[in-house]
Amino acid sequence: MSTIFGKILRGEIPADIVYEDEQCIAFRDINAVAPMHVLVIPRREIARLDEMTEADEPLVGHLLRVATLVAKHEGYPDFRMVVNNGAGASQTVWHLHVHVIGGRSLSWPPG
Ligand code: DGP
Repeated sequence: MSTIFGKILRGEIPADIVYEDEQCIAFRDINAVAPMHVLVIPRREIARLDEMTEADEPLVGHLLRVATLVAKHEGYPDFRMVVNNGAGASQTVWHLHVHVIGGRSLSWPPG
């Protein structure tokens, strides 16, 4: 099932893309909650984190590595990554994505 992120991947709707490679793309969240709020998504359409298998471990690692490089490139050595898995965890787009957030004080625990 394709999503709005599938449309971004196919170039059907615009996005502020900050990084892309053969496995993933990273673009700014339209509802940014911090000065830096980037989403890193795999090109493969995986609905949610708990659909990933052992074979996907390199891809998951790649997403986290890219997210880290994006944060550093944006100038934020301190950052937070979030993956919402399921409606009860506030997932709204059914294409796996890593939120990378930084540029303000981030409290804990999250809401
Ligand atoms: P989540 O709640 O974890 O599923 O996060 C989905 C995020 O996707 C949310 O922070 C807003 C963002 N978003 C939704 N639609 C679009 C869009 O069309 N463009 C961009 N750049 N971000 C979007």
